[in-house]
Amino acid sequence: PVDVVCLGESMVTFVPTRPGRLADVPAFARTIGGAESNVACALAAAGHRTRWVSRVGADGFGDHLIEAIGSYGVDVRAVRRDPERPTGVYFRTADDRAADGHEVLYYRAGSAASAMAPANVPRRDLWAGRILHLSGITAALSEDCLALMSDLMARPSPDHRPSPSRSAAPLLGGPGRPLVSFDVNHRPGLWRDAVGPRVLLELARGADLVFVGEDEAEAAWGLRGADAIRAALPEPEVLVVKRGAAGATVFAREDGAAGAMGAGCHAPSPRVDVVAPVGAGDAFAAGFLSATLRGLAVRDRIRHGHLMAAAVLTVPGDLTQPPARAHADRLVALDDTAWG
Ligand code: KDG
Repeated sequence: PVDVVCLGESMVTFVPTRPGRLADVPAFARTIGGAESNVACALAAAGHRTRWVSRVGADGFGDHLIEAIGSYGVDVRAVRRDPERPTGVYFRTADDRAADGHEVLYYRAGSAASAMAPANVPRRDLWAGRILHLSGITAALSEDCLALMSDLMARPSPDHRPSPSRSAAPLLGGPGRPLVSFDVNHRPGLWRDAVGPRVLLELARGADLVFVGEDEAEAAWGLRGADAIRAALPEPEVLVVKRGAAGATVFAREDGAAGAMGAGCHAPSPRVDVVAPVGAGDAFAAGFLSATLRGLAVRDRIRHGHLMAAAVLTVPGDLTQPPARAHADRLVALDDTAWG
């Protein structure tokens, strides 16, 4: 049995061994990146059963990704190898507090993962968990990837019932599918044309749980503030608006008074000395999903998200050991004054 299935492209990542512009640094250290596998790794490190579904090349970088992600305890058996296409690679600056800003160079056009399509990603691999976690990055990779995303995120018709053999675990997302979690992850540099924002909004409408940054929603959709985002996205059961250092606001229909259009539940984030924000959104999603699987209250789901994000914010890479569950539970239970 699987708790969370994460689908998406991961890449071998090269980060400079010292700060500076990509044009100037002579040496890079190898690590791994990939928003959805970051979520899978963090959830596995937090004790959940997770599976990563993807395609990688039949090359050494593909071997490395499978081994590195598997070493977190993620089930990688559903990852397919493509003998004709390479594993994606990207380079990024190590420290985006540098005066020149953050640089990202992708080498992923035509990658093995960009060939993911409705016909080559088996549904039984995807529908096996209580949660299926997806992100808008996948939709940007190719027409085939977009078709796969649209397929997975279409709301099931009312007569579609789950087949009992599909999973022994109780489904969280209602009849017909696991809970579909979607991190908007708008990466303007990946979209080949201007349709990205419209496509992402459309996809988000099909999800049960949506994560979006307040600044991201403003840049992509011109929406200002959590209430405006909820008004434009009333469909998801749970909408998480991440507000950086200000915390996060969650609209959850199950919360009664704080329902679809009602006031959101806001929880400030702890103050941390940020080393690099890369991966923090993924860590937040992992903390929130972990607490969702445990059936915790909305405020506590946000706090678990903040704690996992804080751990990643204070390291240069995408991934780090999350706080131990007992310790995180103690921090989450502190009263509001401790949380600012
Ligand atoms: O969320 C962190 C990601 O940005 C990084 O790991 C790479 O998935 C990635 C992407 O496509 O930007």
